[in-house]
Amino acid sequence: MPESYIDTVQAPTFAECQRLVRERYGDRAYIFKHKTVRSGGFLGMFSKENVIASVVIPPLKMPDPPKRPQDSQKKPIDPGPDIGEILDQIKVLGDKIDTRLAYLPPAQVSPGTKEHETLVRLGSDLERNDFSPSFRHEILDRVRREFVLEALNDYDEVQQKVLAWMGERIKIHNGGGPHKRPRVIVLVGPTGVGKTTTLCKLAASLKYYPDNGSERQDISLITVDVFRIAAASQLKELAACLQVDCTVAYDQDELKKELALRSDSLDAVLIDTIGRSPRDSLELAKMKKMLEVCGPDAEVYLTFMASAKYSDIIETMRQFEPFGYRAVIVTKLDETRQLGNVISALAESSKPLAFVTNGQPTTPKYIQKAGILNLLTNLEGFTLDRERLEAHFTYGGL
Ligand SMILES: Nc1nc2c(ncn2[C@@H]2O[C@H](COP(=O)(O)OP(=O)(O)OP(=O)(O)O)[C@@H](O)[C@H]2O)c(=O)[nH]1
Ligand SMILES: [Mg+2]
Repeated sequence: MPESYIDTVQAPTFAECQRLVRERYGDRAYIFKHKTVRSGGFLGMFSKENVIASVVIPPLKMPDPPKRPQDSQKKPIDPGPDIGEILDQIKVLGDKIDTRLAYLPPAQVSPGTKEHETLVRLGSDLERNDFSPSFRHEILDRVRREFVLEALNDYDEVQQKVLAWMGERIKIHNGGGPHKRPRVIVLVGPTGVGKTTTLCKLAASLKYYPDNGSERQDISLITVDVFRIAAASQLKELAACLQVDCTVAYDQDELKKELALRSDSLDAVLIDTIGRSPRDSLELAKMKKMLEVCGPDAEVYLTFMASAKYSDIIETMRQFEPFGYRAVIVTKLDETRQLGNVISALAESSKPLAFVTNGQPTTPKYIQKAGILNLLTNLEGFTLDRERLEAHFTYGGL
């Protein structure tokens, strides 16, 4: 006895699905179930609604067998449909359809549809770690697309994949070398994020712990933070501890002069700047003008705190964009485990991460060259399989 079978059709509207079904199967097929989903778009925007309909196609009617003479004498007995059997069949078909829908792109299930437990848990883990709504949407969408229904039951496996996808979205700054001598390194960013502290950590690394056993570097510090007397003296005190020369530049001409004085003799000049609110556009413009004398080869880094809100990080990135910063330094990693805000902002802006800092003292121990693991290791609720991630990122970057 031939069986019914199922198919799915997809169209922008339910009426269009009905038309497609009629076109393909004639009147015998009927839509058993349908869902409205969103598909395509970018970071949750510009996606389109689509209807996915599950269609039951009963077998084609077989031609009646030729009647034998005695049959025509008998009155045919129609036993009528067995309702129990039909309900059972519908249930089986329904289960099959649910499984199929789980494989289907696009991924956003319409409101009212029950999500798989893993997706619900993952969604709340991502939210708990402060990932942006669009990043959460992107990850959940990808899980729905790439995991078949049974595979979703393995939460750890889903987590490892998700961590690897996050890692793929973080760009690591490779240092940008070889550098012209002297390197001019400038730290910009909002107030109180740790620019001065970080600059001293960098100075200490370059002077006392240069890369790959290379020679100790001759360096000098300049501060253009002249609006608060305390700020210049803070840097001077720290510089004295490091036995590094430190000068204050009061305006653009002085900065130009101080840079020229150091152009032949030093390996690197590190410049500390005035902490500015990203909303203070006028002061930001003045500072940008002053820093123009650093030249196009200056390595400008945007510094912000790991605990800043996602929206504040995005605003900071936007307002400091005119400084042409090459990469980002994330400070105070020791103060939070919720780094979804940072990961989302880096992923969505495509800005590379250069360094992270993780402690108050100005010793080099508390600054690290950026790696993917810096951000992925301690996310709340995620258990990272380090070996597996290392294997995934064989090109480095960890
Ligand atoms: N926990 C922690 N504290 C840090 C870190 N880096 C800096 N700090 C602290 O953050 C505070 C502000 O640091 P500063 O270096 O003065 O910050 P700034 O960006 O130069 O501040 P302004 O010059 O006022 O804009 C200080 O108390 C530092 O000790 C870090 O990695 N971890
Ligand atoms: Mg400062």
